[in-house]
Amino acid sequence: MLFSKSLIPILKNNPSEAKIKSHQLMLRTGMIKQSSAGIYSWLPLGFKIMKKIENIVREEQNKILAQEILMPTIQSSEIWKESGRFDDYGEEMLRIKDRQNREMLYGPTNEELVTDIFRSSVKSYKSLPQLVYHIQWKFRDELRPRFGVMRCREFFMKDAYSFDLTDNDAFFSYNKFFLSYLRTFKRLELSAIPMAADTGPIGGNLSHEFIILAETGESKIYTDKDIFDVNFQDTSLDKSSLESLRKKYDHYYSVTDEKYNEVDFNSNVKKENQLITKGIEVGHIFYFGDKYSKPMQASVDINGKKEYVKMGSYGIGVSRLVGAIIEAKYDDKNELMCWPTKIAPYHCAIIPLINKNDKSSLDKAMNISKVLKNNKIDTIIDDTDESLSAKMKKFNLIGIPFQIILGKKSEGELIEFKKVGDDIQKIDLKEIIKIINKEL
Ligand code: P5A
Repeated sequence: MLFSKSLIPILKNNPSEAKIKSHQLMLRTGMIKQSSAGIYSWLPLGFKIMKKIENIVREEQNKILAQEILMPTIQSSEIWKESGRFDDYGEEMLRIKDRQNREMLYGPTNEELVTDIFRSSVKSYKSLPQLVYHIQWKFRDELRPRFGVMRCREFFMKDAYSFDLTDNDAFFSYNKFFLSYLRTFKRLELSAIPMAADTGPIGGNLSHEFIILAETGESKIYTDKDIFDVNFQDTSLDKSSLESLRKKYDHYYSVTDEKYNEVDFNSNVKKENQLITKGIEVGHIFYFGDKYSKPMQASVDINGKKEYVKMGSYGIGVSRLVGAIIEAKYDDKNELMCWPTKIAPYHCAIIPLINKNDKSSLDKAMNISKVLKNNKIDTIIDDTDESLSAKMKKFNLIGIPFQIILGKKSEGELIEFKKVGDDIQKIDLKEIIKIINKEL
């Protein structure tokens, strides 16, 4: 891709309405554009990143054998009346009337809709467990949308749902998602800590929020520092391994604001281990038994008896993650952003020195780009006539992890190359491919 032909509307300065780094940077580098309060268009840079995050989330859902579906954004109010949440959900729900005067709504979440699909599709306990997920836009009419994509009104969520026969089986499903979330956030190079949390309008009595530490986060957290050392990498997907992993995490006092109790905190966590800080909620999982299946009559037959299925739901804020990763990775001191290479909008920026009379650098850039493409490395060539240093600064801001600089110092086989934040080195293309591929 040539920079001059791309839709990357970079602003000269940080927009004054943005209070936190991720919001500033996303607007400044043209990743998103606000269309109305808490509602954004995703332009190519931001969209590419979000799609790559979405794909990692999807791969990890598929690994626990959750099945992908796609439910609509617009729902009928009928099913919400059945569950009793039509009134409970309050003003956060965007209610709409169609031309027949039917009450519709823009889904803030999908427990009812998926329960409706389940009750008309699954009859036998032999089909359990059922794990399904979709990745779809949600709308919540937040009172105070703020911080860009972190708390907006329209946002992109991965939401999954599990259906089981017994509580015990349902905890197994819950634990599969628990591990899957740890793995997902790890692949995104985030350290997300599961914390006991309130269940709010989703309901139930078991829930964990997955929180990454960030000063700009909206969640206040109280935790034992040792929880960061729990190792989940080698956990397999069988029932007992998952149970012991959950136990390892739950052993540590680690809660959000709503669950905090000073006496418990002090008696469970040694003073030197206490960490009170802020974080961003990037995922949230719930177990709520028959809260929806009972009023909505979602049951299976077992030995001639009707049994209401036991359900859980599991959310990841896919669009929020774009902002959350900036908050976690931005280097304030040096004004540098570096996306994890796997989700960077381009893996490498090629920066030729453009001279009116001499296009040889640009030709060289095009050739290098082709070779990199054949090696699955995605590039953007900056063919504008800005100075080399201005171009490098621009890509430091956007956070493209690698840069190839084709100025006077790149001669013959040896090319100037750098990773954001590191020094320039002079190496050949083969070496460059090796270095980038290691991070993919
Ligand atoms: C779980 C899946 C649910 O809605 N129902 C289906 C459950 N949970 S949740 O905690 O309310 O939301 C899941 C994740 O979505 C993100 N999120 C948001 N992102 C941006 N703007 C918002 N206004 C917003 N609200 C929720 C969070 O990452 C949350 O963990």
